[in-house]
Amino acid sequence: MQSEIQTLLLFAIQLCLKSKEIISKNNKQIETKENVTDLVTLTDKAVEDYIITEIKKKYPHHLFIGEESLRQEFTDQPTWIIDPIDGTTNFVHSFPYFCVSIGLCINKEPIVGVVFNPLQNQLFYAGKNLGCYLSNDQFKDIGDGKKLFSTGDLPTSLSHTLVLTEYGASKQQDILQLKLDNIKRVIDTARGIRSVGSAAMSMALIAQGVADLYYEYGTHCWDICAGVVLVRESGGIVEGVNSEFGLMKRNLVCMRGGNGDYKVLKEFNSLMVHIDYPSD
Ligand code: LIP
Repeated sequence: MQSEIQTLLLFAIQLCLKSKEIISKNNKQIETKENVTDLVTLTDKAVEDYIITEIKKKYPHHLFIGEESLRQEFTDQPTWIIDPIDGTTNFVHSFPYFCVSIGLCINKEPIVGVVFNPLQNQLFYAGKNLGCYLSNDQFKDIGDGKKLFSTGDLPTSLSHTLVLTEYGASKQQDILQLKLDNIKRVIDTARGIRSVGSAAMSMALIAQGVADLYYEYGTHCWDICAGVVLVRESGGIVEGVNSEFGLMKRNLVCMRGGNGDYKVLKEFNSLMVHIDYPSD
């Protein structure tokens, strides 16, 4: 299984790197989905088409869940979960936090994750029990990247914690109010709060150990699948807010790895008022 995961990981890395050729054409022609914040560009569609076509050639029996096109049923079968550009609004504005995000689940468990930010030339990748690494588009082999494994002391309270979160695309007023109330309680308590505009990039930053905690209500499985592998393989943990983690559950909280325990999560969870979303 181990060398199989390695093969699948290498394949996913090549797909992410190749996608840069499509992204570099910079086609930002927009289609609005739900509202002015929820965008898709022709580049998102072209990247997703490319990735799915290549996987189908190599693994014809594998299944897919892609943000922009194919949403097959989530079963125990090998299933690729793809966000061709996570952080589309950032892509449109050239704000340098967007990425291609490819995850693979087997038996519903994320086992391969690749997050590639073409503008900052950062390639994050991880495979179950293979570790998590940071490299660039000169990538040659898995072990060549810088191994990400956070060993610093974990914060013991939120007052020492740098938190990442996202506001999401929904303009539904009751949901927005609940999100803002949650965020206010975090601002009141935590050392700092940041928002980079992409769930997958946020999780890569947690894996890198440059922020401590990331949470979001309203995520979809394609936003977070690859990031789950990055965070876990870098020594961190992924949970649901006040609950067990579920890829389809539309909320998560994760923390970087390090020395100490995760008691700060209890403090964080106590601040959150649940926001109900229909699952993916
Ligand atoms: C984005 C997510 C982000 C969320 C945004 C948006 P997209 O993904 O990564 O976490 O807050 O609303 O959904 O749509 O740019 O791929």
